[in-house]
Amino acid sequence: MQSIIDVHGYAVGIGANDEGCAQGPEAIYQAAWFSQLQQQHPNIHPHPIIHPVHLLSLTSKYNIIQEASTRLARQTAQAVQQQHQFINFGGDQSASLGTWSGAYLGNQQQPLGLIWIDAHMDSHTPKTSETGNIHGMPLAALMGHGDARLTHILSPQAKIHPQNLCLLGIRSYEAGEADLLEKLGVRVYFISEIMRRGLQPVLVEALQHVLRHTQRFGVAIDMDAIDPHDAPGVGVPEAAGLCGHEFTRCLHNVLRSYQQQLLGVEIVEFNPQHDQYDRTLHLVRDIVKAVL
Ligand SMILES: [Mn+2]
Repeated sequence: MQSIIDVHGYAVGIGANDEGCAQGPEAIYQAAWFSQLQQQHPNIHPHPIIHPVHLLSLTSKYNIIQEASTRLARQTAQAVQQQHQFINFGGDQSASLGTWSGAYLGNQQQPLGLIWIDAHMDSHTPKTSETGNIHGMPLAALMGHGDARLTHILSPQAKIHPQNLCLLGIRSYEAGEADLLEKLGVRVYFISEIMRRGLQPVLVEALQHVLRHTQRFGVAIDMDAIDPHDAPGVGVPEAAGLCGHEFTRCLHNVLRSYQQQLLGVEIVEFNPQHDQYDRTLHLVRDIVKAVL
């Protein structure tokens, strides 16, 4: 990234069962490496962290998340309008509602490519979700499916078209969300295909796929895509994931050829309460360095 990079933090965890990832942005902002990074890269501009407001008028998690992710969407849209790139830190993955709604609106509602790296599909609607957790719904909502409070962030239209989306690293999902993605024709790279073919060729192919009909794209990174050995600090760990070191290496190799088209990156679901010896925090650092 060579332009100004606006950094946003979304300290919301109520989209998940375990709310600890609300503390993710603060842990990152306070880390010594984050200060050093700002000294080395004066083009990095951290913005104040967004905290959820608990007002009497906001009676449900849907309303609280709608309000907070709308603020994240406005910040992200402003960054994109100003030709800045962005790095958004969650928070649970309801952050993605704000990040990609904002990126879409800031990019003058041009079709947006999206690479979604995750152990899960996050493509439930309130009807298919067994848990009712909103962090399992953002991808469906970005494509226009689900509760209007999630699908109408900043504007009522769908923010991501299924043809401009790829999921990578999937290994845990329910039938309802898998059915939706299949019905919509979304390309899903399950972990088995990545293990068989290697991450880098799959990442290159996924980028080419999401850029067939778009000029600009973004990358959503759920830390639970990474193997729990390398990233224990997440809310919903799933065994047998991506190798952290290989992931950062491939991300760096692939993204450097697409810098002009990269709008921004979000890193979500980092839960400091479950981290071990700062392994996950340091992997977040390595991912940030890999995309810079
Ligand atoms: Mn996720």
